[in-house]
Amino acid sequence: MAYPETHRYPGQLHRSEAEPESGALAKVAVLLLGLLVGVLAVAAVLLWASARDARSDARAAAGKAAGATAIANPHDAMAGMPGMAATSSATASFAGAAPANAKALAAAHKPFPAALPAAPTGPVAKVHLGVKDVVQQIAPGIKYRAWTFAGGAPGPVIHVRQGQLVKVTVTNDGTMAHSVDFHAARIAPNMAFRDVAPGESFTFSFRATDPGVFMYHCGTKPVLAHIANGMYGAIVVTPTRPLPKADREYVLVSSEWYLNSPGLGQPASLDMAKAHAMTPDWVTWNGYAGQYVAHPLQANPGETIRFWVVAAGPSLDTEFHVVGTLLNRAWANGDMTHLQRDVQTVAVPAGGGGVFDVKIDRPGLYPFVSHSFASVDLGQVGVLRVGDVHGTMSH
Ligand SMILES: [Cu+2]
Repeated sequence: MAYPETHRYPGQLHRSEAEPESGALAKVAVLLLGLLVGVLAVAAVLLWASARDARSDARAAAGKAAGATAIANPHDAMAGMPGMAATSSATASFAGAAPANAKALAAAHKPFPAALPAAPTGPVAKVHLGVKDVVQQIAPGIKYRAWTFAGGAPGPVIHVRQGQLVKVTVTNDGTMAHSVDFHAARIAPNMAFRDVAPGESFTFSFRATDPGVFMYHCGTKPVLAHIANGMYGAIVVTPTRPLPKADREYVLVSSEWYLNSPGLGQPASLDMAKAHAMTPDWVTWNGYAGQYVAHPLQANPGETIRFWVVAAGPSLDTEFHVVGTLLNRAWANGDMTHLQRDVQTVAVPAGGGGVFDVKIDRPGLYPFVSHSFASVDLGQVGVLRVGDVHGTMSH
């Protein structure tokens, strides 16, 4: 099979020619071919360098056209940004770092409210997102310099009804430009998801035409950094056509944290090299490692519990699983037009969502996890406590 010339590497170009028949003529041919390969290699390097220059010229031009700063290398852009470390190689892992009083801190931590809030009535749902830089705890005693919607990561759970007009106002009280991208919206992103400068407000509206659970996040470049620093949340769009009854509804947002220090004394900031390598120090439900282990989500035996799950990433999927039961109903990918029954684990892709019902009759402690178990070890585990049960869990 012949590949197009541009897909070949110089070293692979002449493999068949570099294995000539024996004889003096062949040896001369090998010598000449060796020279040719050398020349081609130099030419290839020159072409690559020229293409690279052309690319960075194009980037600079695009940046100027957009009125933005061209970012040839995200690391360069990090330097001098508050809450951002300009490292070229990843720091060691700080996974599992904990102060001596970690258990007491976990008990004292006020968990992120996972219960689905009520949707507003009327034709318009107003949403205000105040962007702020904060230091927040992401695990017992672990501090992180986050960029947030409304003072914490994840941002507030937004609940609207299908068909409502969602009127979003972003007020930027941070120190750099931010924006908000709603996956629930069908709208021109260059208009609606535009950068909002520090000190400014911006309002846009979209019709919640599609039911499900969706991610929202900052879409300002480099997006990886803005999501990794805490700028994400979930919006639930309740379908017009009623879903089967659920007794309790919880919203879970998974995310990874990439730290440039343990975060035990001074707050940690983002380690962009770790974010690129996708080697998080912590993975959390609703922004704090293990918070629903210390403070389980509650249910009574026989109730149907609905989980609205978003994987914020920035880069890892969540394999949603509840230990000790099956998912009675699963709307994979948040597609509310049909469901799967009695499945064990359903993938929620980074930037995606899923809706899952469990009905548990027996009292007990049922952990909910990403069954990609490295994430469990990094903090992505919570407990659904069914009935008045105490003790420890198996996972
Ligand atoms: Cu941002």
